[in-house]
Order: sequence, then structure tokens, then C-alpha cells
Amino acid sequence: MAPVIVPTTPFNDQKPGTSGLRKKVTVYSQPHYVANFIQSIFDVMSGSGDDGIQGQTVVVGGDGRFYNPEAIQIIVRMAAANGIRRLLIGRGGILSTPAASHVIRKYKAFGGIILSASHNQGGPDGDFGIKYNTGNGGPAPEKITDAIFKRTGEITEYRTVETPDIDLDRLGTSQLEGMTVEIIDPVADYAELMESLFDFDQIRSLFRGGSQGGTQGGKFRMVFDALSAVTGPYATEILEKRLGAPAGTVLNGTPLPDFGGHHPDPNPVHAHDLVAAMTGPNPPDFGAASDGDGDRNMIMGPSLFITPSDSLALLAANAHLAPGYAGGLRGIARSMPTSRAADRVAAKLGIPGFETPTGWKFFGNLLDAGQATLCGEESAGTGSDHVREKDGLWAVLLWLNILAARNQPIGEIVRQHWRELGRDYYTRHDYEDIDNATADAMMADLRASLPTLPGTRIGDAEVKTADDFEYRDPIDGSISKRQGIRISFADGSRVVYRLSGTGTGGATLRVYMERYEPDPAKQELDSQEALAGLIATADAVAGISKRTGRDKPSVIT
Ligand code: VG1
Ligand code: CO
Repeated sequence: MAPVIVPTTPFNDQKPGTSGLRKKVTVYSQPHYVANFIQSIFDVMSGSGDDGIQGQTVVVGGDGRFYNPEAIQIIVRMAAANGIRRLLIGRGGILSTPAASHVIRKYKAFGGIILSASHNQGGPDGDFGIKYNTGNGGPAPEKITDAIFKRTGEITEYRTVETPDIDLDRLGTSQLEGMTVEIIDPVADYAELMESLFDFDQIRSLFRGGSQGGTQGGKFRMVFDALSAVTGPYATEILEKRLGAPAGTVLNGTPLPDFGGHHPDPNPVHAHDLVAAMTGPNPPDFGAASDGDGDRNMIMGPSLFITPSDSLALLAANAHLAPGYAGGLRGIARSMPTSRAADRVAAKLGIPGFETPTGWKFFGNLLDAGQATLCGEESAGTGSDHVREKDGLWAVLLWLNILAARNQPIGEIVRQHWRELGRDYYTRHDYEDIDNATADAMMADLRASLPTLPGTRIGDAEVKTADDFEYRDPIDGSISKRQGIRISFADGSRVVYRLSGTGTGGATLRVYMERYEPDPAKQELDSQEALAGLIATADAVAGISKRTGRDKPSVIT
């Protein structure tokens, strides 16, 4: 059967943000909306001979949210019509983002299409997303996402075939209009990769209690909250089956199209089952959660929230205890708003520390060039060169490996780290769903004030430097401008302002604040208390409460 050419007209809103194209399901389900975007990806990635997507292998999978199967069926037909040779699809349409990255790399695929809106809410009224990853397994860099956006504005037709839906639930290989479709186990390859990086025997004996003991004299216990999103099957297989953690360790372990009403964002506000377990009576020794598509992680000890920035620093300082990193790290990269705790570890280890814009795509070149081994973002993203996405379960397993190797309670490990290198008090305040015009005006005014800010006093604080972060990629020299406004003060503390690039309604202002505390006697404060002065300064500098009418942020992490 010949491909069908369907005439279409452009949508003007298909601009990928921090991590792919995210829109409401109601936007995605308009006729031709998915098809236009997919054809734009294929058009941009097409070429002649080996440099184009035709005749190649492509990976497809998503986080299981509402509209996932429908979108996959559209993609399958269009892939066949666009000359793709082979599609690898996770069973049930499921692939966590890091697992998709691994599958792309392992099977040397040309690229992959990941269906996810990550930590955004799902369901018929929730969000959906599509992201294109390149052959290194990582999110397409800006030059490709820009080209895709340009193409969405010019598109006049797309190609598809008229065939019935394929069965996504049955493992195995079939043919569709000359294209091979393979439905693969979404967990197996990923679980094998994790076994190659970590000492599963050592972690198993931690769970058995044995000589490594638990922190309360009994068996080591943990909870992992999958928030009814994609990591459930991965965590159940790895933690409960392969590592012998007792059944029930994984909470909310079945992926549901609407995430069971959970907001799949692993932070102290949304991961309430985890927080309840870790702060209640007789808490487990270790707690973790992941997000919608499995690339984020939240780490807790008994009554202790470990900020993602601290987690990155601690993982970097201890990674050599896991077999996959026993040879040491080449470098550590963090996104600009992430605290500078990781820089202190890089300095101590005598390795380079890199500062990149927000979004995992900016780590790709450093990882490919072998300049960075570990990367992290303050938004609960941590990962390494094992894939080209951040990886939630990987971070949990590295923590478990470290806990097993050090045989020390997590709280003690964290405090020892602070005593040695100092504590970077850190918080992020999000103001969600503010009026777009208000948010834009606030950022514009902040930008305009940058030249005159240095030297001025706001309350007790004296501004030392103020700029809009501009990044020059050290590998390919590409420049990314306007990546966030940074203001640092004479006492070394810092405030960063930026607008979110993953939301689907209104604007979200993110304000990131940090202050370094080298004195061990002053490292036990609550972070909101420790940062109270800076929080007030940040409000005064940008006029947040005055302009938005909000007296407090919507989410504090
Ligand atoms: C947010 C985070 C950023 C992260 C991005 C994608 O972006 O701040 O660090 O890389 O989400 O993560 P923004 O532009 O909303 O601040 V995920 O897990 O949603 O793919
Ligand atoms: Co995510």
C-alpha cells in the first residue's frame, strides 16, 4: 500500500521548550497536531544515505500517561510512511526517559521519540509531551529543536499509511508496510545496565540486614514512591526482585494514565506518601521518589530532605564506592541555578566543574566528549555518562550502593559532608500560573536594572555582580543567551530568577536562593529560616509580591 499524503496547515505554537513540546492533551488531540510535529521531526532528520533517518532504527516509548497509546499509533503509521526501517517500542508503549536513552544507545538507533510531559499532571485535562532524542541517547540540542520549530511553521503535508492499530502489548516482531516493528521489554535492558554499574551483592546484603545491619539495629528499610508513574515496574523489578527489598517497598507502583491523580513531581509537596513515611514514627532508613517519566529523583533520610543540589555533591564525593565509578570522575557538571556544593567537591577532587543552562540537553556535549562523568540539576535531576538523560532510579541505586559501602546512616553521611566542605543552604520558590505579561515585565525590568545593580544595597545585602547567564558550549562553541538572571551578594549568597520552559498555562517564575555556611555550629537550621533574609531581598529586588499580588510561592523545594 502506498503512503497517503495528507494536506495540512501549520500550528503556530509547536515550539519545544526546556524538554520537548508540552501542551494540554486537549491541544494535542486536535486533528493533525501530533502528525504535524512528527512530520516536522522526520523532515528535519531526513537526509541522504547514512546521515538521514530513512532506513534507520528509531525508538519509541513514553511514560504511560493519557494519550500515550493514541500518539504511538500515529507515530507508527507515519514512521512506516517515512521510510523508517525498524521501530523499537516498549511494551504497552512504556519506556522511562532514561531507559529510552539507554535503548537508543544500546541498539545504535538513529534517534528516539519520547512521549512524556514528565512532572506535569496527566489525564484528559492534563499535559502531554513529545521529545526527540538523537543517536547519542540525549535530548536534541537547540539547533535541532529550533529547526523542528521552523519546520512546523512551513509544513503543508504529512505522510502516513492506512493500517489498523498495532498490538502494543505483545512482545515480538512484526512487519508493517515494509517496516519492522519490535515490541521490547521496557525494563530488561535498563535493569541489566544498572547491574553493570552497582554492586548488587553489597546492596542485597544491606537489605538482608546481615553484617551490614540497619541503622536501628534491625534490617535496613526503604520506601520508594513511584507516584503511579513510569518507574513502578522498574523499581519493583530492581529493588524488590533483584535486590531483595521486601514487597511493599515500592509505593504506588502501577503506572496509571492519570497517575492516580498524583502530581508526579517528586518534591516535598507532591510526594506526600513518602514524606509521611519518612517523617512519621519509626521511619525507614532511606526514602526516594521519582517523577512521571522516571528521570528525576527525590532523596530523603529519616526526617531529612536532601536537596538535589546536596545530593549531587554527595553522590560525586562518594561515587568511587560503586564499581561503575571506581576509577574516579572526569568532571562534574551542574546547571547554573543548582547550588555550588558540587563545585566544592570538584575542587576537592581536583577535577573540572562545569556550569550549564537549565535543561539536560546542555550536558550532552560534555558527556559525549568525556569531560563530565556526573551531572545534576537542582530540580531533582541527577545522572551520569551511562545514558544521556537524567536518571531517577540510577541516583537511588548509587545512594544505596554508597549506604551499603559506608554502612552509616544517611543523615550522618550528609552532616559529615557539611562539616568538611560547608553547607550550601538552598531553596527554590516557584510562583506558578502567574499572568504572562506580569512575568515578562518583571524579567524585562530586572534585565534593564542589571548594569546599575552592582554596588547597591538592599537591606543588609550589597550586590556584588548581576548578569543574565550566557553559555558558550565548550565543545561546539554554540552560544545560548538569556538563561537566567543571577545576582550575587558581597557575603557570597546568590539569587537566580528565570521563567519555566516546561509549563503549559500561564507563566511560572522560579527563584533560586542559596547561602554558604562553613561553620559546623550553624549548619542545623531549617533552610527557610537560614535563608529568610535572602528571600526578603529577592522579593525586594524583583518586586515579586508587589507585582503578582502573591504573598507566598506556590511550591517551595
Ligand atoms: C524544569 C527544570 C529543569 C529540567 C526540566 C525538565 O524546567 O527546572 O531543571 O531540566 O524541567 O525536567 P523549567 O524550564 O520548567 O524550569 V523533566 O523531569 O520535566 O523532563
Ligand atoms: Co522528568
